[in-house]
Amino acid sequence: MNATQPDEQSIRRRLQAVGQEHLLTFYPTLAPPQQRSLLAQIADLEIEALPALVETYVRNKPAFSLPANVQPAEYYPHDPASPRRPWDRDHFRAVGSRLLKEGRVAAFVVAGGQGSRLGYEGPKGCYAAGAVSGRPLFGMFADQLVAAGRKYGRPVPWYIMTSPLNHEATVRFFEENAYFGLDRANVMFFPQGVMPSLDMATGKVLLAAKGEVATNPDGHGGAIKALCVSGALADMKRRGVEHLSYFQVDNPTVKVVDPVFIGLHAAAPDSTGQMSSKMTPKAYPEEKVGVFCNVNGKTEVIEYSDLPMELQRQRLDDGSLRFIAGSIAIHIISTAFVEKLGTDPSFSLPYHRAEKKVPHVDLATGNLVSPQTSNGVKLEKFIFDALAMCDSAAGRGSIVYETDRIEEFAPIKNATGVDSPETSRELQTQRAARWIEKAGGRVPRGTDGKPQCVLEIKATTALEAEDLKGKPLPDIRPGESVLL
Ligand code: UD2
Repeated sequence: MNATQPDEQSIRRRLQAVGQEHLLTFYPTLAPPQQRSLLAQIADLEIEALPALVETYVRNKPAFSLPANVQPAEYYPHDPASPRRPWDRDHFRAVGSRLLKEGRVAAFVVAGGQGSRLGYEGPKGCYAAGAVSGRPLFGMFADQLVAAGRKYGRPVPWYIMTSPLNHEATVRFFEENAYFGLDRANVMFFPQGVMPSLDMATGKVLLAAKGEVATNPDGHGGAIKALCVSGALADMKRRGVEHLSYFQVDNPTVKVVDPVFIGLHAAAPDSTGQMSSKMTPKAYPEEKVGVFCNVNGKTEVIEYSDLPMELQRQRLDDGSLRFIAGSIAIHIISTAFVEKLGTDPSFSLPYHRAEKKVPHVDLATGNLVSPQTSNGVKLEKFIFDALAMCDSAAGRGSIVYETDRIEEFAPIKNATGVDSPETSRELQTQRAARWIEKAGGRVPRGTDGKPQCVLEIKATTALEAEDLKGKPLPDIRPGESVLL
């Protein structure tokens, strides 16, 4: 038997050795193709690693221990004239623009997540996010890349990480939409890896169907390995790509490529050029975002649930939060750093445990169970744990750059309430209103200062506020929806 045709006996022996032989409970009842498929799925799991994972993450919950000397991370302020750290925005913009013109930058979106909170069936990137246009998230990112291709005089390649659970649907969506005007030769899809979903009470791998192992994508941290094994990294090297502009699929206002951020990452005197991050100031101490901290000279993200509330509430003399740098999951990652980590046999990001409702087959009855409360443990890796793996010496390390929430963070995560389609629409409108007013246009605003209209500016009209200058601006009346 070769690796693609695992035989039942050897799989059974390996499963027995780790107490997971229940995965073959229904094997005798399956038709031969399903039998082969089940054996192949099991062969793909790292079976021998399961007992240690179950012990660490299911029977126990790893306790987070706060390092002794956690400090707030330094960052480049949004205002380059800020006395706390003045810097030359024009210089770094020029560096980033040059890298874009030379084709050394690619866009990289992680779109392998399951998006269950939004309650949307299908890949999240297909979700209609445009405040006025209803354009899907993928289409909005593609528009930015079309515009960037024009602005910098060459196409920006785009890598899209899917998961085995949504890969086909994602590719089909691009096919159906003619790649949103992009040249398909510059759009690459690759699936991330998966982890088996584990029963919270017993540590046994759950079955999604009689012939199917229950799995979950292995977290956005799985991107490092997936970039290497999928051939994406090799493709980047062939194209001369040196920097990846990393973003999440849920944020329609993210700057898919930002020359200033790219320039800072590549050329700031205190940057190693390995992995850099954007932050927005936390809106309030309890806001549920990871926080950029400095731990022994290294930049790290500490999850809000791990950072003691007393630290999160600390304020500086000017009243601002001391631990203010909230992570909005936007990074630049160099391909050399990905390669360094991905080819190091001792490299591994830690797993994080999440308790979830995992539908599964009842082993006794064979019936499908849809639990009402969490019954499963999913294990995921987080990309920001790679920050601690950046070099830090001679005053250099991983840098953080402050951006403005209205300019760049309008995520759609929940069906209602915070980070919902409604809040995203409001933020998209606020940003468009700012840009229009900056260009000399007028926007009707209420007494609370909020725009009394719904606005959206297509990326092909303007990638940033400055691009609107000199363009015809509409006369906007209260209550109107306007797409520019
Ligand atoms: C993430 C960050 C949070 C904050 C916030 C900003 C984590 C754990 N938390 O929260 O600190 O920065 O974003 O918006 O990241 N994804 C994959 N594969 C996976 C899992 C996720 O590609 O296996 C993608 C997913 O498609 C999405 C992104 O990663 O684009 C974020 O995933 P999430 O919804 O799990 O993260 P969230 O919003 O809880």
